[in-house]
Amino acid sequence: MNPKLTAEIVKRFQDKFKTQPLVLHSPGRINLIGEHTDYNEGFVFPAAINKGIVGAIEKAEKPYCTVIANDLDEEYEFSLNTIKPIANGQWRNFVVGVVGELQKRGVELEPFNFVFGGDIPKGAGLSSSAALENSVIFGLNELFNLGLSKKEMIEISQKAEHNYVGVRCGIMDQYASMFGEKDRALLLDCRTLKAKTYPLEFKDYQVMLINTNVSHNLVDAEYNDRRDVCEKVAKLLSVNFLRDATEAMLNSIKHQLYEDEYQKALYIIQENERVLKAGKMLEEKNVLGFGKLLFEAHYGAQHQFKISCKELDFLVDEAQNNPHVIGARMMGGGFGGCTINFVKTEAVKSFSDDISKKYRKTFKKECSIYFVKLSQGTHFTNN
Ligand code: GAF
Repeated sequence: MNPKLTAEIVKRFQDKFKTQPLVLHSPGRINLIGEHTDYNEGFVFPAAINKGIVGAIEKAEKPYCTVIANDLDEEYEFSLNTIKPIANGQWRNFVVGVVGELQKRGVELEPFNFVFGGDIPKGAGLSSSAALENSVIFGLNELFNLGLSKKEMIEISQKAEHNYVGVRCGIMDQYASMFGEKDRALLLDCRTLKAKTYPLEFKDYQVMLINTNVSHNLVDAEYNDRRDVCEKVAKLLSVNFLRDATEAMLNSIKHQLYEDEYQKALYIIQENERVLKAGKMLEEKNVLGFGKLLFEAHYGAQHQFKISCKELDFLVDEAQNNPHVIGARMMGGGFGGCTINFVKTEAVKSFSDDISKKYRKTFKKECSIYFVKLSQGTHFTNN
């Protein structure tokens, strides 16, 4: 993690509250393949990364909670007796959402102080929200001896996002952030919450993220709309989730669906298959086959599920035209954020320079390039 950031957060906490906090790190995530499959109880392939949220937490001596968002230099005080979603509350809803969901379970908390900051670029689709939710629940669990398992904690984080932030997200982001493993990606079955872990052994290739700097906003209704479509088709098929559907089943009700709904459901069925295939490809060390799946996944996200945007499409097209990039696709909820690319190590510099220049020329703005390491999930750093 980022020692400078950790030191800054601890200092801010101590300056303000004069006590020694518990310090924790909660990572963001990448996703190799499998978008919007999680809330269909399907498969995803994320990994926690070495960018995330650093939190410092301790019991408060005052009768109310104080939370400081260090990066924004914003402070929020609230009473535990009046927890509810805050209109335009932004980061505040991630914090009070976790508190509210704990209270729904009958947990009685005492006031606490919490300072957090992060190095995940906001709106980049790297799950700063899940990292923040997880940092709050992980800290509270320890502080008040709540005895929650990691699975219970991520359910609370997810519910906070549903009920306080308004995004009916799946479980991928919270899972990856909590359960991440160093140097490994997690092929997760979102129904059983069992994951098989894979080392990312791409000899000669590097994972490169390119941020469109188009900030996606999941509340923007589009995300929830996609979920509604999936649920509608699942209902027509008399299955609980599209995870249980096949192409043949879908074709049998095609006449009852708009073409758009058909394509979206088809994308989910095919994307689930791609995730499982991707696991096999990694086992067989078939890097090129793996990369090809990524391009296919992007095509599905762009044309069938319609969650891409012109900037993401441009970056993936450029990657596909470059012989040194074996796979690329948009990553996360969509409508902005990053692409994930697998690039030949010796060509990383030339590809970065080339794509940055072309992006600037086409969109009159900059893209940003990140290299990340796969890291451990949410953990305390001082005990
Ligand atoms: C967002 C959501 F939070 C996840 O649950 C997942 O659905 C993802 O979009 C798309 O795969 O990150």
